[in-house]
Amino acid sequence: MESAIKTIVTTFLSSAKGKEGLDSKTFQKMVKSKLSGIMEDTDSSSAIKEMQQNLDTDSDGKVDFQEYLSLIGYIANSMSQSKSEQTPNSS
Ligand SMILES: [Ca+2]
Repeated sequence: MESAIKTIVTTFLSSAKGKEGLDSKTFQKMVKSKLSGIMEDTDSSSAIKEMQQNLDTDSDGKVDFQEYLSLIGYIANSMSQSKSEQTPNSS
């Protein structure tokens, strides 16, 4: 649990490289390299761009840490939903 949270924070910090937010190029790279196993459409640049626009609540063109956390929350939420939809014998 602690290492998972640490990973979430350090992934953002190492991608942002000292900046306050991830620009679209950096965000694309981060999603493709870090989230391709957990999310659909990570091979589609337009899908990632759309995702970024949805996350960018202050519309500054960048994904800041709070907006990044919304993405993590969204992924965690959809994971918990797909888990609860599984029947006990499905695996
Ligand atoms: Ca933003």
